[in-house]
Amino acid sequence: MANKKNTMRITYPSSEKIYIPGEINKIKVGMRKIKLLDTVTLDENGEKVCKKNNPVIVYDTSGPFSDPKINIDITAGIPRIREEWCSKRKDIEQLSELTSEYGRSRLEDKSLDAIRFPKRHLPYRAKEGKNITQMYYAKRRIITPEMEYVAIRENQQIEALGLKSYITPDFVRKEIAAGRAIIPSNVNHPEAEPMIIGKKFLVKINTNIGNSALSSGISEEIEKAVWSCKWGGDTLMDLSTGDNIHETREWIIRNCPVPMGTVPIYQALEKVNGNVEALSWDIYRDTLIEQAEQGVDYFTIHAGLLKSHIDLTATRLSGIVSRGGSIMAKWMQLHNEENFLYTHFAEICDILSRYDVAVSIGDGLRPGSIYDANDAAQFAELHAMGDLTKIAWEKFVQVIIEGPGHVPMNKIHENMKEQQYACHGAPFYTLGPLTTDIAPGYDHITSAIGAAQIAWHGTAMICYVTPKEHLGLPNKEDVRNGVVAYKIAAHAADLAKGHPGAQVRDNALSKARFDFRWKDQFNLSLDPERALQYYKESAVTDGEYCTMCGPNFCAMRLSKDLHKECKE
Ligand code: IRN
Ligand code: FE2
Repeated sequence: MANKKNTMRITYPSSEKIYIPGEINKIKVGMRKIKLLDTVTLDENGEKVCKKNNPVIVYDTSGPFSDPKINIDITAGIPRIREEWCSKRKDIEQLSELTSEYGRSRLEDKSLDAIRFPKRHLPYRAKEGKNITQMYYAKRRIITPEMEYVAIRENQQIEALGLKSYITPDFVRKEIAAGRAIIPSNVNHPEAEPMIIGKKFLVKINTNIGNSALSSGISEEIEKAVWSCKWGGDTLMDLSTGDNIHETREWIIRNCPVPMGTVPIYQALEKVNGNVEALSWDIYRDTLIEQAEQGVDYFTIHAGLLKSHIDLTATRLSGIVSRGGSIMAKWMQLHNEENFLYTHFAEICDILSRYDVAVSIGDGLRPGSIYDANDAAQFAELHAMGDLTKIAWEKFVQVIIEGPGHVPMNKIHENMKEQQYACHGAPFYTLGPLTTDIAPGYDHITSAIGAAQIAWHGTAMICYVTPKEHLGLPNKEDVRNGVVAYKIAAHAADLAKGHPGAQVRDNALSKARFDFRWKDQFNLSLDPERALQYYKESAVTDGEYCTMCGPNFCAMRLSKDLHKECKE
C-alpha cells in the first residue's frame, strides 16, 4: 500500500479548484472554475479586439483529489471535513470499541493485519435516546452545516451571474423536513462532502463498483472509486461480494469524498457462505451495525417485497431480476415466513437513526423486461414501500425509493406518478430505466434515454448502467462511458426542469463553439479528453472549421460572415 502514496490525482484541463465559504457555518465548499480564452474579433481597421469571457464554475465531485494543495496519502485517508461539525454535536458519543461482533472479530484477527487500513477511527453514534439525522434537525428548524453546504453547492452558477436563487439553506431544510430530499451523511463518514438528493435539486447519479467474487486488489478498488468521482459520480455503491469485504470497504470509505451505499444483505449472505436458508435477522442486524460503524451512508434494503407479492410474478416474462429481491423471495419460500426485513423494519430504522444512515428501499420486484413494466407485482411492492416510508419518517430516518429497471417511454410518467403518490413524495432513485431490451452492448444508451425522461418527471437520482449491463463486469472504460451517459441524462433533465443556472455551461460552450475557441469547447465539456482526442484524430489546418463539414460547408463559419455583413 505504501507505494500508492500521492498517486491518485484528478486533473481537469484549464481548471482551478476553488472554495466558497459559508455564511452561517464555518464551511468551505469545493467547486471547479473553468477558465476561458478571450473572444477575438477584427474591427473595421482590421485590428484585433479581445473580449473577456467569464470563467464558468461547475459542480465538483472530485473532492480533495483535484486539489493540488492537498497531499493525498491513501494509507491515511482523505481529510475528514465533517468531523468537527459532527463531534461538536452534544448528542453524539464516541465508542470505546466496535459494537458489531463481526467488526470486532475482524479487528482481532491478526492474519488480516497486512490488508487492514492502518489508521483506526473509533465510531460515533447518537447517545441513547437521541436522534441525529438530518431529517430530525430539519424538523427542529436547525440548519446544519450539511444543509448550508448543499445550498451553496447547488447554486454556484447562479451566484456567479449575480442572481439570487430560491435554493437557500432554509429551503434545503424545509425539503428535508418534508421528506422530499435527503442528505446521506453517516457521522462515521466525515470524509464525504455533503450532497442532496431531491427533485427540486440537481439530478444526481450513482455509480456501482466492486461486485466480484474474484476480487481485485484494494488499491484497484480505490482507483475505481476515484475514477467514478472524476467523471462526476455523485454517490458510489460498493457492491463487493468477494473476500475481505470489510477491509476493502474500510479503505474505500476512508478515501471516498462522496456518500457511499451498500446492499447489506449481500454481505450477510457471504457470512452464511451463500446459504440463503441460514440467513437470519441476527446476522443481518449485526451486518447493519458493522457497516454503519464503518461509515456507509445509505443502505439498500429490500423490505417492501412481501410474501403475498411473489405469486404476482408468476405471469412475468422475466420473473425477479433483483439480486436482493431474489434472495429475500427464496428465504420467504424456504421458511414460509414474511420477509424479515419487513417485519423488523422499525428496529432497522432505530439502528439507522443512531448514525444517520439513510434507507434506500430496494425494488426487489422491479421489471426486468419491457414486457413486465408497471405490472401488478411492481406496483404492489411500491405501495408496501410507501407504508415503510412512514415508519422510517416516524423515526426521522431519511428515505429514498428505488425504482426500475426496464420501462418503455410511454409508461415512464405513469411509474413516476404512482411512486410519488404511493411513497408520499419521498425521492425516487431509479436504475435507468432501459427503454428497450434489444441493444445489449449499448444499454448505457437504452437506459440513459429512460433516465433522462424519468428525471425530467421528478426522479432525484439515477443509477448508472454501463455498456456491459447484462453481459459482464464493467472495466474502466465502461465505467467512464456509463458515468458520462448518465451525466448527460441528468443535465438534460436539469435543463428541462429549469434548475437555476443549469444552462450557464451550455451557453458558454455554445459561444465557444461559435467563436471557434476549440480548447474552451473541449474544456467545458463533460469529457474534455475524448472531445480533444476526436478532434485531433481528424487533423485540421486553420481551426476555423472541423473535418465534419470542411471549410466551405461550415455553417457556423458562414453564419459568422453573415453576422459581420449585417453589422456593417
Ligand atoms: C437502483 C434503483 N433500483 C435498483 N438500484 C440499484 O441496484 C441499487 O442502488 C443497488 O446498487 C442495486 C441493487 O441491486 P439488486 O440487489 O436489487 O439487484
Ligand atoms: Fe436488466
